[in-house]
Formats: sequence, structure tokens, C-alpha cells
Amino acid sequence: MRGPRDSDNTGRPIELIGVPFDGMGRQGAQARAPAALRSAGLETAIPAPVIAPGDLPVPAPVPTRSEPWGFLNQAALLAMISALHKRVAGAVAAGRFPLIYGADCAVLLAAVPALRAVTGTAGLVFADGHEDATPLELSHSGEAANMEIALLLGLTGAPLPAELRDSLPALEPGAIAMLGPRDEPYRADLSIPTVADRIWLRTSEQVSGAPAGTARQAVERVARHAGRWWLHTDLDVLARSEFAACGAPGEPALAGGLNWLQLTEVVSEALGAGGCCGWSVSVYNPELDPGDRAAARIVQLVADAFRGSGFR
Ligand SMILES: [Mn+2]
Repeated sequence: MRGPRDSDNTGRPIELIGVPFDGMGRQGAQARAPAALRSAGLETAIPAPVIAPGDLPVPAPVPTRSEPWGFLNQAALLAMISALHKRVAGAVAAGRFPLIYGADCAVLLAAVPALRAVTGTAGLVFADGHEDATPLELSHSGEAANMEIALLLGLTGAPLPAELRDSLPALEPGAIAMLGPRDEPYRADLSIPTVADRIWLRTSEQVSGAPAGTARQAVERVARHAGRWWLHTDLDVLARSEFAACGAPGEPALAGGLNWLQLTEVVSEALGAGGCCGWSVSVYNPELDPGDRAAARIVQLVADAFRGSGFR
């Protein structure tokens, strides 16, 4: 089994990929995250060589669902997935480490298939307050960021557009480890079944009790099935008292959650493990961040986690 410090990250270039996309189709909101995080010093805070070719081009948002597939903000979503897939595949093939920042968990619909396309296999270490495994046919909102795990695992029976059909499913159930969900009340309201009976999952409470050790278990689990894997952090894995700059208007906050130090430990452990090929940090909405304090804290998380895992 690979140890947590087996990878040599010295001199490994980090390719910054800003994704100005809002899955709900709002003007601004999560689409403003890349610019806000750069203003907060993201590029200079990373303690390693950085390549920043510019944000992904994303079409204007539309806050409604579209036929025939039924996704919210569908045209921008599919364009984002196609463009991001190319960017991630290019970065990984060139030996760089892609860091996707901005947008929401729908970025995984590009990142995981791109990793699989380049390396032949893909795993996912997934830290999120929600399971994000709503099948498309049960979705009330059409928001891809509530369904990406179901899509990646092939748990959805609905017909899919070519951008997704050609690259999904992209994950074996054994190749994903989920850290931090606490969304039972949300799923109960919508009658969405849990995936805890089908995949390796540790709840928010379990992770906060032993963040680094639980992350190490997650990595070992995924590495058994996929030698190359992606790391994802939906910042709503954090407690509301730690991070409140996310979510939909009127969306009830989930109880519990990690603190920043616990999340830093989880991410450092994963980044330092052999096999981690890229990282995404999503759901930050600068419009809910008066004074830019959350932006500064996210930048600190990124800097601390890279430093703690041997990038230099
Ligand atoms: Mn999520």
C-alpha cells in the first residue's frame, strides 16, 4: 500500500483552472469565484510552480431547465464540461497537477472522465456535505451539482446528452470514497436514497473525530481500485459557522460539519498520497462573502494543504 508521503511533489507544476460557472444559472454568484479567489491572492499563495493559462470560457447562464435532457443551465453546463475535460486531460497528460477552482460539483463530470481518458482508470476522494447522488429522473431542480456522483457511477437511468453519454459511467463503486456527508434530512425530504450501502463513506462526525486517519483510509481504499484518482472538496463539507458563503437562497443549512483545520488535514493527507492527480475546490459564492473573509480563508486552505503535502 502506498504511504501518505510516497509521492514526490517537488517541482510538480500546478495548473490553475478557474471555472466561472454557476450551476443554478444565476448571473454572477459561483461564476465570480475565480476572480474573487485571485483577488484574495490565490496564485501567489501556492508554494509551488504555477501555470495559469486563464479561466475556462463559459457561455452566459440561463436559470431554467431545458429539454430534452432536463438539466438546469444546460447549454452552459455542457459547454463547461466539454471545455474542462480538454483542459484537465491536457494538464494531466503533460505531467501537471490541475487545480480547478470556482463553479460547483458538476466540474467532476469533466475531471473524472478526463483522468480516466488519459490514465485508463480513475478514482475519486470526495469531501462534501451532501452525497450528490440524486438520479436525474428523481431531480426536482435539474441541477447537475446534486447528481454528479449518480452520473459518474451510472446510477441514473435517464437518457443523457453526448457530452456525458460518451464518457459515463466513469467510476467503479469501489473507486470512490466519500468523506463528510451529513445530508440525511435533505435526502429524506426528496426521497433520495443514500449510497452508503453501495460505496465507502464516512460521515461528517466520523471524519471530524480523526480527519487525517480517515482521509488515509479513504485514499487506501480508492488506491486499491484506481492507481490514479481525483480529489474534490465541496466547501459545504465545512460547518456553517466556519463557512457560510455558499448555497441556494432559502436552502436550509445542514447541522454539523468540519472546521477549517480538519478540512486542511483531510486535503493535505490526500494531496500528499501517491496517485492524486488533481484537485477541485467548489461552491464558493463571493456575493455571500462581505469583506472577502471566506475568500482569504479558502486561499489559506489551498496554500496550507499544498505546503503540508510536499509541493514546493
Ligand atoms: Mn457537492
